[in-house]
Amino acid sequence: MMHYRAIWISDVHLGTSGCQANYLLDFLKHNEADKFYLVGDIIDGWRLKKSFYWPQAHNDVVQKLLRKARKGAEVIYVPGNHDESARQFFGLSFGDVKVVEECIHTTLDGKKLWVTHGDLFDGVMQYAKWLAYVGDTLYSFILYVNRYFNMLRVKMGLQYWSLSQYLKHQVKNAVSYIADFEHIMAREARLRGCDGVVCGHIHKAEIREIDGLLYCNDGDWVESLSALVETQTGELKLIYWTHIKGDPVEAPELSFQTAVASILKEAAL
Ligand SMILES: [Mn+2]
Repeated sequence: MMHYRAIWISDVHLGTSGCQANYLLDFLKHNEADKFYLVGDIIDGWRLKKSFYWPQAHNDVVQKLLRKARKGAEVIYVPGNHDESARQFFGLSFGDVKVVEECIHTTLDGKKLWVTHGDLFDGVMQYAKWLAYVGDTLYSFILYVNRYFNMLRVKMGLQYWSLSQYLKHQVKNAVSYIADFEHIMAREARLRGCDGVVCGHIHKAEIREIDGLLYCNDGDWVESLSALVETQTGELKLIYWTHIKGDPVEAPELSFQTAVASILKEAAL
């Protein structure tokens, strides 16, 4: 069991078939932290609104996070665009999980990191929401293919390999889009008087310096299966959890009632 000063995860997309909940669950079983930052797109409200899809493993992720909060870890939830309905709860708590619009994390060596999902500074999201929706449908389809592709790979004894990640990296436009996003986030962090930023949203894990600002992206749990951590000695690093150490959870789907009841129980509401 590793114990970090802080762990950041985002873009889990619970409620979609692309979500690799088993990997995240295994990560949460083997990694502890004083502070957990949930940096948006944790639950995919866009998809759940269309059809209710909620396997046991997805429910277990929510319960695990609530339990960590109850047992003394500080759990801070910064909603993103796919879970934007949680934005009406800014300032409130769910169980022991605090919901905030954005926040600042202070590293061991005193650096201030601005923590935000990132969609509010994404040109596509701001100016053409419909375009993002179309992209979302196509993207979901690729992730769907990716999931079955990898189930096949596991059966053949091969390692996890992200098809969607591969496709995206082949597209030049996506590359310049990512670069633009990273620069905007760094600039916004500077405007806020911070030394760096931690965000998610574009599903591309990264730690690098941009114009003297520290840009960190914690990645996602549909493609890269990654988290950002700050170690006890104040080092920031990315963890890729592409191997399940324990037994994967069998994933029967839960009904809406069962899911809500078990989550409310865990949140002690
Ligand atoms: Mn997002």
